[in-house]
Amino acid sequence: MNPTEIMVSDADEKDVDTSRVAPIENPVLSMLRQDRLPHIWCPGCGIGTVVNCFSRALMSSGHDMNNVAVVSGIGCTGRVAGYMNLDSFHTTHGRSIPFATGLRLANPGLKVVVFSGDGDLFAIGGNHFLHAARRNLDMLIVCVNNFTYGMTGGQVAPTTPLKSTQSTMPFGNFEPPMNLPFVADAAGASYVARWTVFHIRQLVRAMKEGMEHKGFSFIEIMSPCPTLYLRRNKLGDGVDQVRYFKEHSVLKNGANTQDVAITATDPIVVGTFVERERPTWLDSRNAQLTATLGDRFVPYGGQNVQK
Ligand SMILES: Cc1ncc(C[n+]2csc(CCOP(=O)(O)OP(=O)(O)O)c2C)c(N)n1
Ligand code: SF4
Ligand SMILES: [Mg+2]
Repeated sequence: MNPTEIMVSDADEKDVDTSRVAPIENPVLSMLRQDRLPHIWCPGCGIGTVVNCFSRALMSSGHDMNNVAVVSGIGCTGRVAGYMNLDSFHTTHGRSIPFATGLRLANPGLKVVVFSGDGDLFAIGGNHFLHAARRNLDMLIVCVNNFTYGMTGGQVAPTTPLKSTQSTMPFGNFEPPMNLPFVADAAGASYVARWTVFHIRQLVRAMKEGMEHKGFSFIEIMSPCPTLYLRRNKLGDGVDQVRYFKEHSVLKNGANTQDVAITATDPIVVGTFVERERPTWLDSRNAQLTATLGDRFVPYGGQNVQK
């Protein structure tokens, strides 16, 4: 079906003068590769909402879309790169950050956004996340945290809550989950926020802030996986989960990231937790090599570029 057409059933056609119904244009359609639709995501999955927010953030950012690149790893979230109408790269599992690092350093003028899942970024890709944050590489990391490995059948992830059932934890998870904002903060990220797919306006704003922020920006987005996480744990469908996010979230901008772990009993803390200035990897490199080599070094990229 052409996604811009409205579906009208035979019964409706008898009663409605369809010639007077204007086709509804999806406002973010131009940000998607329409030849790739329909997408693979399940009904009620939160990833589409995150893509919608990202598209709106890009459209209102004023950025030249020829100057923005999206990099994903493998997973349901990793498929985002393939649907965005941008230069995009669907890399191997856990390797989106090293790929993005190369891209950003080879072309320091490029806005680079990594879009991936909790498993991709914090299990197999955890090492890369730590070092990119430590280096304060100038990029935005968008992590869709659905508490599971969605694509491969709902295995336990580093974010799976205690006691939740997963295909590889049939009697309940006993591994303590990671507090992602705390890990990002401790490793050196200079912008750290958490929202849920209920908080769409805040998410659009955070994505814009993350893209503008100079340095390593991290946004965790809590998102439903009705097929492999909610169903197995008898937590209802995607709408139930969004309602849960709405009713159990508390806003605490500037919260200490040690205190924002997701538990079964505490409210979900959302907001912008960290926003600080520190030199990016390129700035540090330029400063160090200029100090050591003087005129023999030509600074590259970053704010210290001398023409
Ligand atoms: C080297 C390697 N190991 C394992 C896999 C299988 N694999 C693909 S996606 C995935 C987990 C994805 O989980 P997450 O990043 O949370 O994404 P989601 O599907 O939940 O969005 C795994 C283990 C793989 N593709 N490559
Ligand atoms: S398996 Fe889960 S994460 Fe993957 S598309 Fe379906 S609902 Fe979304
Ligand atoms: Mg996941």
